[in-house]
Amino acid sequence: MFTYDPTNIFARILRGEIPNKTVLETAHSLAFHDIRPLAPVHVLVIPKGAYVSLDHFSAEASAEELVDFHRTVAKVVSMLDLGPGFRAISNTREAGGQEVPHYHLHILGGRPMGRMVE
Ligand code: DGP
Repeated sequence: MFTYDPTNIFARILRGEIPNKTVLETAHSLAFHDIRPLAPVHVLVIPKGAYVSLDHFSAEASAEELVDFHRTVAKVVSMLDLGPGFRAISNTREAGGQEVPHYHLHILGGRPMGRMVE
């Protein structure tokens, strides 16, 4: 059901073909600063595995990958002092606004994020 394109930009970052500003790297995950920040802190957390989206990752990743990913999120929140509050978003597929087809969680903070209104 899910087809992964290994030429996507985050796959290239994971292969070391494109530089990134790493916040944290673990066995199964990578956290790095977004190139077009929408808040004072804007970090992307991605699994190293070939998952296209949140629902793909949630359905098919191993327990070890799932735990590693979410522990990475928690560590990034702590490292970047996001305790007062932050927003975590995963745009999913074209209609959900996803540009890069490798699962990523946006972590935004460093300012009041306000309520989500359309
Ligand atoms: P999305 O629309 O949810 O797929 O968001 C993709 C994000 O990826 C967007 O906020 C910009 C960011 N991005 C795109 N290319 C690069 C890159 O080469 N390096 C970094 N660090 N971020 C990138």
